[in-house]
Amino acid sequence: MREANFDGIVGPTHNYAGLSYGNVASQRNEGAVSHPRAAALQGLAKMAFVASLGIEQGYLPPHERPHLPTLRRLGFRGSDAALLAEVARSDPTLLARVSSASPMWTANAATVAPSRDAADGRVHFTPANLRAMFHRSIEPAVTARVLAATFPDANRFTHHEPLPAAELFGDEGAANHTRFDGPDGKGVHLFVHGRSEREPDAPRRYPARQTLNASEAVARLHGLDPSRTVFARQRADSIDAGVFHNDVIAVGAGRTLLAHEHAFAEREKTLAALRERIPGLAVVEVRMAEVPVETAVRTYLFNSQLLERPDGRLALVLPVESREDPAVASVVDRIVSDPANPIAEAHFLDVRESMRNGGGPACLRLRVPLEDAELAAVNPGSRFSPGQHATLEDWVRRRYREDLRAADLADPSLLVESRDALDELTRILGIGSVYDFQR
Ligand code: SUG
Repeated sequence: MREANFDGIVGPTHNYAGLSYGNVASQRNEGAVSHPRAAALQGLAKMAFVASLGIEQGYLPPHERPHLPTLRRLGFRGSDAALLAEVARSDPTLLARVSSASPMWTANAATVAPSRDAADGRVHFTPANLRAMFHRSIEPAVTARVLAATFPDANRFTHHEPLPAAELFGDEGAANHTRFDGPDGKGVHLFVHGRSEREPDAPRRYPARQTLNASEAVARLHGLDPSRTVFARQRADSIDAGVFHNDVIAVGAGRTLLAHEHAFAEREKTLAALRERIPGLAVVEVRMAEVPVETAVRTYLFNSQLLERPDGRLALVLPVESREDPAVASVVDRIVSDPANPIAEAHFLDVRESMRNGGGPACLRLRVPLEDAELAAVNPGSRFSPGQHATLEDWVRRRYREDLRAADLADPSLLVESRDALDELTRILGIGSVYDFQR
């Protein structure tokens, strides 16, 4: 089994609308001019880099934006152009909400369980309902179609419905889930939530997006062995400092966990539960005195990809912002040079366009652990290859605008350009008609 990373391709309407309360970068950059072409090329460059480390890499397409079916569902009428003009006039924030390129952050697309950990021996996918933020709550229907087209073989891949979109079942997908290697080749699954009915301590300032009820439901749906699951709550004060998903403060792979000491509400209990189930677990902790939570949020040190290379070494792929902070840079040096953990290399990549919306390297990818036969059953055009990479770069250069401002979202030609671009993309990837405008 190997872990494939499926990155979201940044969409043509990538912009900064300040839509995510509790996501510090999103709020700070509200109204800034975005650069969709550069954003998409940065994302593709990251995918090519990860592939160059010997890691299996895949593509998930952007969604149709602005999403006119949502606006029509909300009562707006008329031709596409008239409707856009009316929404832009009466509710520009709603227009921004249906225009976000947020599906790029595929760590929130779904939660995945590998076949060897599932009771029925299939790979399981549950698209996240993303109910916490309206602009993200419109993603699951298309995400479900995209996943079904990317992993089409029903004998190998099971696609569940998203959980009910109620507060009780708020689900943000794999950003709050980590699979470790447990004994006898099977996994141990860590699910992290921000909120639960059973535990009183909740953040005061910012919303806790993932609930325990949702994590438990996903574990059940995926047929995981209850003795190999650990449920842990995030520290409320960390959420209030901008840790809106667990992957902003912890990352794990294989038998290694890299986490800030303020990641979990019950730190000792959580680490003990993991150690008990994962023989030889290496816990690399970063102390508050070295890197305060605010700095972790600003630099996204923990929103790095922890990747197992074919020779077994672990590589960290971090955002360049982490190298620019001296304290964080020296922590990374310390981790990489310490023989007590298997993290052997660090690479700093530029995904600044996504970072300004609070999306680092780890947000941009969905991890899908696959056996060889399952990998062979993936839709071929969705897998990285040098040829596909060149085709996609060319597609972005031809189709994407250089920059975008809030007012541009009302431009009917942006809608047409985006649909034409996505129509071509579905042919490049060979995933069929997944968009509303194609059906
Ligand atoms: O849901 N930002 C995304 C970032 C998601 C990051 N994902 C992970 N941590 N896995 C969010 O908050 C901002 C959009 C805007 O403000 O324009 C946004 O949706």
